[in-house]
Amino acid sequence: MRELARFISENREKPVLLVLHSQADADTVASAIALSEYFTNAKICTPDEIDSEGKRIRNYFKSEIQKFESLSFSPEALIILDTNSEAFLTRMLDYVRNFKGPVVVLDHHSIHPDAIKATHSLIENSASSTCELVYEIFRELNFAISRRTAEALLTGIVFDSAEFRAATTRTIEITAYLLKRTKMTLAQFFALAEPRPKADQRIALLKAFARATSIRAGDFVIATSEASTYEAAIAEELVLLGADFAFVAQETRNELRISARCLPSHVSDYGIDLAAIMDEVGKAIGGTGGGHPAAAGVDSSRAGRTKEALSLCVELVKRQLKAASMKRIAENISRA
Ligand SMILES: [Mn+2]
Repeated sequence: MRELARFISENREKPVLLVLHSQADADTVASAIALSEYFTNAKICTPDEIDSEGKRIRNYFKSEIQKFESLSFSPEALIILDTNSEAFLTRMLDYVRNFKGPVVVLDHHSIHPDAIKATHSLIENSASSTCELVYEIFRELNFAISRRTAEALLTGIVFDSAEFRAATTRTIEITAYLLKRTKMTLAQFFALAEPRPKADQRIALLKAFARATSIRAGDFVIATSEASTYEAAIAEELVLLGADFAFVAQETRNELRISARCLPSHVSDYGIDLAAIMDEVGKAIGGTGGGHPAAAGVDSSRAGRTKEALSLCVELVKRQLKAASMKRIAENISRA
């Protein structure tokens, strides 16, 4: 840490490029904005796109972020924020690999097998966010944190700690320190992290909740519903409301789409794989399905089979749950 802080202070007036990761999110954007306040000649650059939350943060702080493909800057040092994986550098990978000057990596993820080769690094997977690490560096540097810097750091911390659900006592201490330096309330940071959806989305959610069916399978609740739009957001909300599994169909004249979501811990606890379920449903209804174990979907150009598709989703989840309980019984028997 001390060595890294010294490096940063030695480069304070040099041209430094702050590098975001691919599909730049709130933490990578906020940590770059905060760090750029320290340097007198730093620019922020993104390898490709900025996600919707990253854009919201950029716009809120009126910060300038250059795209790598149109970068007009010759930095003497690179600081890569919020990733240590080469895969997340996408279009900037060769540039970073061939860079002649020092390369710094600041990150709070576990070290990836394809770790970026850095001359200096601070990688701490116990930190809530990269913003938390930037705060620690500022503390080491005795840098007076301005209101804007405090706001940027807290934004990243609120986002990446999942609104403090993943916070440590250190995160809370830092939050208290930073909050005093802003003129905002914690509630305002939450609103920035999760703005209230537009009225049409909220109406779609409420209608889909009213239409939802809940099926009980042992201690599990499987919810299904139909909506004319926002089916993915509705499925997510149904899980937040208490469903273990949610399947939400959206049927138009010539298309049927289903979004599937489950409690993420069910993937490791019960071997749930919604992508496999969506794949099977896709085959059954003449479409294609897939995704991730806890978030998946299916798309079919044949409409009119919504009810059948949703009941198949329920059947397949029950089958996976049954397989998980059989496996547990077998394990208990072999252990006995
Ligand atoms: Mn992060």
